[in-house]
Amino acid sequence: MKLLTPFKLGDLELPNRIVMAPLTRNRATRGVDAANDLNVEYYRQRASAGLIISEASQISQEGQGYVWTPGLYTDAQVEGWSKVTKGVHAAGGRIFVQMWHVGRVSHSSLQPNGAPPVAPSAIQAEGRTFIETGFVQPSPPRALETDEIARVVADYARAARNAKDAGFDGIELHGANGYLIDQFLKADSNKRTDKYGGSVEKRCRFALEVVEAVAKVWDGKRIGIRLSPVSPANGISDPDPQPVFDHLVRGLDAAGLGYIHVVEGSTGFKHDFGAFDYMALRQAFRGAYIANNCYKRDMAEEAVASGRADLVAFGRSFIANPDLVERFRRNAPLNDADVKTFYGGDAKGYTDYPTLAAG
Ligand code: 8OZ
Repeated sequence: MKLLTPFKLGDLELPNRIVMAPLTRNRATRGVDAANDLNVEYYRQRASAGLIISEASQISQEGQGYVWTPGLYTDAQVEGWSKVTKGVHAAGGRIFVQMWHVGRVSHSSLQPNGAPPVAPSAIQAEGRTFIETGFVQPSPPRALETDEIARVVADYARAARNAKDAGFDGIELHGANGYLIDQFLKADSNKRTDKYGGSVEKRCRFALEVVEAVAKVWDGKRIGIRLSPVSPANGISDPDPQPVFDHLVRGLDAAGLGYIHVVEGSTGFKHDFGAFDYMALRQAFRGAYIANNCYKRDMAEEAVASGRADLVAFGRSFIANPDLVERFRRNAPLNDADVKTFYGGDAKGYTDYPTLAAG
């Protein structure tokens, strides 16, 4: 079982190569969007993961796209997350926070003063988000002014400092699934004619500026980024993603990042190697490669054994199996995940999945 062998992520010792993927669960305290005791319990239960990556956490109110997701920009939110990191550390685990700006995948009702969401270009996202009253199409966004982009980058830097104050072991930038960073990267959502749009280099500029800003706060090895080169999640697309991601990853390598976390195929639906050369990214990058997307134990084992991936991130299996690592160790059967309780609600379908010991 190579998955169960240790891995060194920079100076951080991971006891195994099984990563808990970032998972939006919409159970932060309403009104303040801060992590609470129920969230502490949920993460603590999963502390045997080699590394936990927290659910996506908005870096500003503007960065929020769904109700009841936790933030990383107020004192109450830092305090809430501190309880989570303490709980995970006390249980012997390690946790990075996933830093999130949704860009156009938001609704005016979630934005400061009911304003339109911001995006690289004023192109409405296909797809849906959810607000208190249910599912809605994201609102038409407005394009960020060129001289406003530095303020958004500064919001990332502030959140990175808050992540330190909250006791996280590192940070992951959410560069995947059609949110703000991905919106800049992909041609169909970025029609800008300034230095942030057009050529591959210009479309990568925003991501690399964010990396540069957070690398002033964290050692590069404690920074990762999640990417989804071909996923259509949240209505994103690009006719030719390979050169974009090849260029981006060279920049990430130069910045000395700890890992790239790659969603291979369509997020949450289908693992697929066909349409993209993921190994070109792996080869261009000296940090670790975390593979993700619908992996099962045997597939993950094969990916690590062949050297294709250093680590593998599991989402659904970690929702339903707090002791996923132990189940893999024993090759024990897994609990099924209950889709109805994924987003929002209480302890049901969140902290009440049985462990082997309890069963
Ligand atoms: C599911 C529901 C809401 C958000 C992502 C952060 O796709 C998400 C997300 C997933 O990366």
